[in-house]
Amino acid sequence: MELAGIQKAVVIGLGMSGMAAVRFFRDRGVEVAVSEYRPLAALAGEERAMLRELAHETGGHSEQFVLQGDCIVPSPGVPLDLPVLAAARRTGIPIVGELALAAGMFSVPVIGVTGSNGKTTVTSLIGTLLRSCGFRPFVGGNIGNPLLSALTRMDEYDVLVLELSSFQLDLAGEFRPDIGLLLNLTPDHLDRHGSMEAYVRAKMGMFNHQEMHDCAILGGDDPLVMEQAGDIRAPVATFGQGDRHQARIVGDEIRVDLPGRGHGWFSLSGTGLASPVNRLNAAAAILAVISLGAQERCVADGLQAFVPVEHRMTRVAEIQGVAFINDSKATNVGALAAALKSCPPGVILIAGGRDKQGDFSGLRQLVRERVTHMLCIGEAATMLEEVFGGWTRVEKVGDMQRAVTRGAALAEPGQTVLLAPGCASFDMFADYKQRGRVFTAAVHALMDMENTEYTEKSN
Ligand code: UMA
Ligand code: ADP
Repeated sequence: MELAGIQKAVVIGLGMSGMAAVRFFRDRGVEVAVSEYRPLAALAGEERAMLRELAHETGGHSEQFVLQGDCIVPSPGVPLDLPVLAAARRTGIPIVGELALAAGMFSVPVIGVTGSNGKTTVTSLIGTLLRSCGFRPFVGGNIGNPLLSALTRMDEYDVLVLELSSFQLDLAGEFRPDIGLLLNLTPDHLDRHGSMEAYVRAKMGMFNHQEMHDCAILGGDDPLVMEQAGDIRAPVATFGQGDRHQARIVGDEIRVDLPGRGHGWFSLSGTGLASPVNRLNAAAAILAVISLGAQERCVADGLQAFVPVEHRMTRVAEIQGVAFINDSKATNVGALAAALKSCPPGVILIAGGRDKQGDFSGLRQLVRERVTHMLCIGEAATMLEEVFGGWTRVEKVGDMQRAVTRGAALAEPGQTVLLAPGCASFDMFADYKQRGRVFTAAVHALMDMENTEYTEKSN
């Protein structure tokens, strides 16, 4: 973005992205101030040190403070219906996100990855494949490494791989990725976006400024994704099952045929990508790196080297023939559906948490087919009981510890105890990682108990 007319910027929220935005402005000689709704006493370490050197307000956002900026940069997690942002709109002060700020400043190719599910897996996989092919990628964005931080070290990278959330794409401005991926679209974050239309519109921010020499890669089996394809100006390549796709899944192989760029067969056998959803993710990632000019042989090496990201269908243990699977990152209805489809019938499902206004009713039939018991935790427990009562046996269990113990007691050999909450974690845990760790620890405690009982019996 052109910063010439900007004397003073106000950043809202001093988390990871906010701190990167402060550095971005300082490096460019623009005065910057921070408005943060946590009280000063709650800020420590780097955040506190940064605040000491800046004009700031804490404990809330006031019009008097925020409207002093010539441009306002809300962190991705800041709701766009805040009263101060409404006031900024009335006053005509531009509200820009980190993508809009960075637009036009990238000196190397950019791959943007979005979708409702699979972003982190695909972004990490693209990073691994590119490294295996000798590239030096920056892997960041929503995955946890703020994208603005790449701009200070551009000479270290020859490609940027950015996981992009709907929150980031909502304020993407003139951002333009050379390669934009849209993996799938199922309802998520409707509590923030207000409607599915608004959520889809935000996601499409990926493609608004693409040109004919760019490339769009789409999940070709997802009807809602393909409905949007007509609005994309760049050439489209798709991945999925069936001959029509440029990357098609045939058993555990991916066949890529991208005229002018490359083609080949890629085997997923022996890799961590053999599950049905990971085949889709692999097809998307392979298309992206082949589009960028990666060589087939080193892509195949990268597929073998890829280590799946934790808390995504991670097999924790098998105890007396019962598999315990941690899919804590299943934080929406689509990911829960994918998790259930990946398990054989006979699932004891641990679900619940903070509802993001997902519509679970579409899962009733799948739940009837796959789930023998549903153990509900968190704020959404009553809602889940209402939606699925009559479709399977539903119990509210209080906390994760009790859910795991109850799951183990109910499960028969051959069955699966699956943590796939379908909800956010913030009502009970710091984040989905902590939720996954608490589940894993409870399963390990069960294993220890089993081992102790076994040792005692054999002595
Ligand atoms: N804050 C305010 N006012 C508000 C709301 C928040 O001042 O009204 C403050 C908070 O007190 C805090 C800061 O804003 O100090 C937090 O900002 P943030 O929520 O944008 O969090 P960051 O630490 O900047 O992390 C963000 C992304 N967070 C969100 O989108 C919620 C991170 O994605 C991302 O990794 C990081 O930038 C680096 O790019 C996390 C996420 O949960 C993983 N993403 C969502 C998801 O994946 O579902 C979209
Ligand atoms: P995101 O970054 O979009 O949240 P992740 O790779 O972290 O994506 O995976 C989130 C959840 O979605 C996990 O539960 C995972 O098992 C599931 N998942 C991963 N890839 C897909 C896919 N292509 N389609 C549906 N679900 C998926």
